[in-house]
Amino acid sequence: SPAPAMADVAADPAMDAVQRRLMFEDECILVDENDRIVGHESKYNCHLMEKIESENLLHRAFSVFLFNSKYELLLQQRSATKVTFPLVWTNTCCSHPLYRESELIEEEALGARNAAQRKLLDELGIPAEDIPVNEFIPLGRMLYKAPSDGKWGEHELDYLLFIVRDVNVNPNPDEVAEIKYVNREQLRELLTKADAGEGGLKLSPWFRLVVDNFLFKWWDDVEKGSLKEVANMKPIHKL
Ligand code: DMA
Ligand code: MN
Repeated sequence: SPAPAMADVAADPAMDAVQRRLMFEDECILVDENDRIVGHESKYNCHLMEKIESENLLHRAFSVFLFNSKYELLLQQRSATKVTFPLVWTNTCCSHPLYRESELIEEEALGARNAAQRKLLDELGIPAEDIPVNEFIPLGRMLYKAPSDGKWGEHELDYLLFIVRDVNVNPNPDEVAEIKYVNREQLRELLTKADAGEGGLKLSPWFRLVVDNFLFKWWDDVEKGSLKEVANMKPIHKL
């Protein structure tokens, strides 16, 4: 399907220039519900709720959960300029493997791991040498749909990537408003606050799905060093 005419886009003064550029430069990978590649489409079209519904667009994504050596999880608050889900708190880093050779590699989810290394540098300023691609552990895949506002939303097949490393962090303000490391108790407090709507605190829908379905169990495996034993990339969890 054709990209919207540049006139339509230029006529959207609400969209931040950096985010607008990524909306058209990033070419996402379209997949079916079994994660088989069926095509490619601009990030812009992949996140328009109307297109998602009318063309049943589903794209590949990844979500990184980075823990330090104290087993604290790094969270980020998305910047105010993000087109989808501005200012929500979420896991360390999320984005999309792109329709390019290095990020299309399916063996051991290497394409998603390459994309994760690229975006951890771009969003959080984490140097590639702090996060070797072989240190990411692909734990599972989930499929979900979530509206952001009326116009924008997500419909993704999301690779869940865990990594335990002490890293240098230097957040990019175009992407990230704030960061913090949390232990389990601190995360539970955040969940309680978000549920109560306290201080306008909001969590992303995909982070919430991982928290409610997998995270605390996998946190045990982070601490026990048994992530590789529980990893299972075969099923696609439809949430
Ligand atoms: C998209 O994240 C991926 C998931 C799992 C929600 P994003 O909106 O942060 O993507 P990007 O960083 O490419 O804008
Ligand atoms: Mn997406």
